Amino acid sequence: MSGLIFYTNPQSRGRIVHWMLEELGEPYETQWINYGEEMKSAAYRAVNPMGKVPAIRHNGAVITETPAICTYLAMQFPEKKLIPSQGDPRLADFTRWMFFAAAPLEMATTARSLGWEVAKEREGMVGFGNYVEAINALDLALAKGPYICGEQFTAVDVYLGSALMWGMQFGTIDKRDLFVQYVSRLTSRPAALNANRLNEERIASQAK
Ligand SMILES: N[C@@H](CCC(=O)N[C@@H](CS)C(=O)NCC(=O)O)C(=O)O
Repeated sequence: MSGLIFYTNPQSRGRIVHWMLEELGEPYETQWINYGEEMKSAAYRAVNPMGKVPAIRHNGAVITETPAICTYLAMQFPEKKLIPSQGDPRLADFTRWMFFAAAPLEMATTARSLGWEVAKEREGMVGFGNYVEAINALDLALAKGPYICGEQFTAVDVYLGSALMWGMQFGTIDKRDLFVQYVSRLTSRPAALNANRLNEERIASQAK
């Protein structure tokens, strides 16, 4: 059995972790989980009690939540340089924007796609404030460039970059030039292309 098992579905956030695993270049075993019965089975809930993908098992430990998985893998394999080293001030950018993408950004885009209206007087108690404020904050995240941590490509680019790419694709994030340029820099990476190919192949094989 592999030391790294990856539970996913080709039409899920698992694609983000797939890209991360391809960036990592460590061996892993993929277990494709179908939506519905299989994902909500007792066997799979023993991995993720929510019956959701993605998840990984690494040396016996389970990690769920896409941003946590990306961070964990970057931390476990520091030699891959997918996270700034301890003591590097860029760790502040990494941590800040990983959490920003996981919480305020995801909530702002979900609210937009589901048409949840937050009353102006309630914005103070809502983590993302309002959609415009949350999206404008991304200008600062991308200001250093070419990546979130400046010259160093890291796991936060995998996660935040995927959020931007999907957000622009699904119309929940505006196609600002800065966002489009950043995403095209990321999607042309061999690891991103490889992960994409593996998922598309899986979708095609299921359609047969
Ligand atoms: N917070 C989780 C969200 C996971 C999630 O919602 N996954 C969706 C696919 S993108 C899922 O498994 N949905 C199936 C279901 O809930 O039945 C993460 O970031 O990984």
